[in-house]
Amino acid sequence: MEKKFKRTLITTALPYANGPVHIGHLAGVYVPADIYARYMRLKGEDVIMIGGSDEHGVPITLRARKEGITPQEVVDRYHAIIRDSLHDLGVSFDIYSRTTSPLHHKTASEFFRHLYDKGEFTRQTSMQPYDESAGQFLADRYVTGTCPKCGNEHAYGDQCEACGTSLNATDLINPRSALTNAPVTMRETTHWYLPLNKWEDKLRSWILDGHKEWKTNVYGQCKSWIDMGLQPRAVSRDLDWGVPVPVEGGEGKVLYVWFDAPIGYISNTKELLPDTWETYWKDPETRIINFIGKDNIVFHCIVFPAMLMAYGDGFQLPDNVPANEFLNLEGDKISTSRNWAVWLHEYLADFPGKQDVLRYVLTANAPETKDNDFTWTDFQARNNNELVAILGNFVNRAMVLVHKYFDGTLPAAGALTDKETALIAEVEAVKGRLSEALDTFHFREALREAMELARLGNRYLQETEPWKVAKTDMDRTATILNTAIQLCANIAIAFEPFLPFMSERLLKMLGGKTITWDMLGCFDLVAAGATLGKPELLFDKIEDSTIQAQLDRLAAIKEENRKNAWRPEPQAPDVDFDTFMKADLRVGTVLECQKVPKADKLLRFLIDDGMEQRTIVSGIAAHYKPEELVGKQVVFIANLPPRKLRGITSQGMILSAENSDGSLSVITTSRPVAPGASVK
Ligand code: B3M
Ligand code: ZN
Repeated sequence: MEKKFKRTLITTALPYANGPVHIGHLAGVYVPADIYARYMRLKGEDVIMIGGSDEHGVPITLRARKEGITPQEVVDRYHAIIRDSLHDLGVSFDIYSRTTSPLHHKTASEFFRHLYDKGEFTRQTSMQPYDESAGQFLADRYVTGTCPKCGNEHAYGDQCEACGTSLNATDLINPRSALTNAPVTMRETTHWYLPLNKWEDKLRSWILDGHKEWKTNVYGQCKSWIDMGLQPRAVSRDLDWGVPVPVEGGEGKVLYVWFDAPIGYISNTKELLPDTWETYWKDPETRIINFIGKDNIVFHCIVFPAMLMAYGDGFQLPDNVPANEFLNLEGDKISTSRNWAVWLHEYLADFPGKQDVLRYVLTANAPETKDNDFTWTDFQARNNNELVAILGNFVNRAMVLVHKYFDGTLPAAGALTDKETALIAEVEAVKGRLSEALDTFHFREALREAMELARLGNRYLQETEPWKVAKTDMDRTATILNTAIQLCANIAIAFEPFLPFMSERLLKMLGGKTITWDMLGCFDLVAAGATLGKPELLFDKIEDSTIQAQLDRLAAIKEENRKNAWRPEPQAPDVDFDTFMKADLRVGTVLECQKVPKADKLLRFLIDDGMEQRTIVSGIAAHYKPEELVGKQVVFIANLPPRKLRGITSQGMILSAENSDGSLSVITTSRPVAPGASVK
């Protein structure tokens, strides 16, 4: 049963201000939220969209340590970058604030205090990881170690990013301090816990019975959490960065970042609407929608709702949490720490004026039901084959024809034929499907429907051929072009939520007009006699070289990461001296060196070993040109049994070192020595 509502509160996950935002954040949260907010506004709904930076938590303090600056300096820098880049992408927040604001500290602190006073917390003492040399407890990401589930050696104390399992620091194998790399010790500490188990029944009936309409990925995750049985969760941490715990015994402790961050939605609403914020949180006729990524589901569907229920006082729970899956980049998981991302602020600098292209591609590829991949070639193809060839092309044709035959003044339509009535009916049908898709958070499908308008337009012009009709019948030409221009106005409306910059430019070309969603489907939007602006191309082709530059950048990052990730092989088990001495290592001089025909990898050496000339075949053709090695002194194992390789008998093995990039470097002597000299 659809609930009646009077207003909508849209929240967007607060990004950690420990780095800029990337396409993964955009596709998962900000673009869909913005589409929805814009759609609601066009419908004339009372809607606000709330955002802000999450400026507490260990990711921030770790970044500060790494860069040798204060956490405040970290968040000041990234908050500004994030806020400005989201604004420049056209994400239409009503407020974008931050969790270090005094108002947020006060709000979060009072929230905690209220639950404390109501007796909603338990206090528990437990053993927690501690770094003896740094003299501090190691909360969450301050501990790294091996994931017990998948064996990833770089799992964090709160989560393994490789397999997505949420962890406790005590679950890790070989836990080490992220501060000093020392093995962690355990110390006793006391924290406040929110007993989620107390709210289990209410959460179960609210979500599992009451919200069967939620996306299956969200519903499924909630169900598995609830079915596993909910446990008390610590809501404080031994840290000095965050909202101080405002009760007795709270010295040296702060609120857990996941306790204060969702309260940020409330603080930011208060900051935006100091007098009326409560109607957006406490009136049952308000609808709250949380846009988030899949790793935040448990906090938004279980933990924060439990906090709100514990608080009472009329706080409403979200109506929907349309969480998205992840977007990968060129087949690999996006990662801030590995710099594997397309950063929004860099995109905006590299592609000026192309905000809508990114919005389009991220929506067309949105990871709504499964993880999806962003590739630069797909980005180029969608721009060139869809935005330029279909959307831009239709609008341009319509505009150019009006200029050509009517000097840019929109002619009145005469009698409509079947062609027009069919077109108008199809646009009406698109409107129905488009609205339905937007109402149910199916943004990819919604975008496809909007695009259908441009396809219809191209087909209409193809079928009516106004450039031919104009030779004989100007009245009919007028009707066709009037219809085409009305369709352009419909396109400006339908695309406004998705491509707001294009929509604005198009409306300007059509003579300027304020639009509403109701107008969609109307064919009298631009008045006859209106002067149309100059036809401008709405999109331009993106060249191969532009895409190649982006691919080159990613290749360089991949190379850099590979280098950084390289570690020497672990030491082999002990070998006794006598065994080692059995290997007869000698120096030989390379007399000849040639490629082995039809064997890409092999080089054939003729070596002067002091007694005779011996042939050795070695797999280093990928790393050396034969002539580079002639005359060099190399080290070889003389007493290996002869082996046949491609019909050549190889009498020994030449030693080389394998570099971190996998390349081989042949071992030579630092001074000339007599061929046959033993290596000891
Ligand atoms: N900052 C985690 C994240 O960026 C967190 C979201 C908070 S939403 C209240 O994934
Ligand atoms: Zn794992």
